[in-house]
Amino acid sequence: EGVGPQEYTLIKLRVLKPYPAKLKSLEADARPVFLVAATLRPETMYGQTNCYLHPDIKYSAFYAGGAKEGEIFIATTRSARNMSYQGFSAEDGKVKAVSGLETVMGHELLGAALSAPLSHYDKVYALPMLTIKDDKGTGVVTSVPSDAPDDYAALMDLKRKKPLREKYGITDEMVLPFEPVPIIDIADYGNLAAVFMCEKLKIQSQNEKDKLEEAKKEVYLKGFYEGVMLVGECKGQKTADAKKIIQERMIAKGEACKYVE
Ligand code: A2H
Repeated sequence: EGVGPQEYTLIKLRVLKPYPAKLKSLEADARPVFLVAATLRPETMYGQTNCYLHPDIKYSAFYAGGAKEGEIFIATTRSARNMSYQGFSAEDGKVKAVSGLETVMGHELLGAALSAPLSHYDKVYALPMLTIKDDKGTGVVTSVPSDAPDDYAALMDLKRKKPLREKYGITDEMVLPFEPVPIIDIADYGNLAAVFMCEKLKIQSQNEKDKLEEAKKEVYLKGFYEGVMLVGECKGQKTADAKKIIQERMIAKGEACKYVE
């Protein structure tokens, strides 16, 4: 980290109607609205079970999608500015925020129903994650609990703690039916590597920073270099080989874009 530019894949999770109250003004707009999540692992998108936002981070809704600005993106204000220099907006360096939605707090979007590209689940929900950083990616993290220890720990917190769900207006239906999906097999770790590592290290919550760092490093390296795809068009291939193919396929379908910071 911190050495030169990082390339992310931005995954476009479409917000489904009825929109959350804060976005009501957009229901009359024909443009699709997306939460855009930054990921290093586009080949894992089959395993998405939800999307995370930080309740207290400031996001913006802004026109994007290239010169025509035919889409509306939701991401941190900081990342919106970066995107405006990367061909996402009509005018280089200019973020055009949706009037009245220049600032949207994460908590105002929690519980939103989303369509996540490639996901095993037709509909997933925006849920709170308290470890999201404001200064990385878009501040939107798509959740793949099978392969990302942070995502699994945060999902388990929400599943186990009803008061946590209630605090953010999250209903049982938005959380309880969603289980990690086996999408990658790793020798010695099985087909739910993040679950395996969280159990092995006895990780109890998303706040166990050091243990999660350890779990993340191990799963990330193993999963990327030794993992074999169990699903999708690259089934049977190594994850490292699948990554580019799936990224490009998603970009071609308008479901993702590249983003650098
Ligand atoms: B990854 P790096 Cl399956 N705050 O995507 C906290 N975490 C963030 C973030 C933010 N603002 N923005 C992105 N991320 C997460 C998938 C994934 C990821 C898997 C396995 C490992 C993994 C599904 N979530 O990341 O610090 C996103 O989660 C392990 C490092 O820029 C993104 O990729 O290296 C990754 O962290 C980017 O982290």
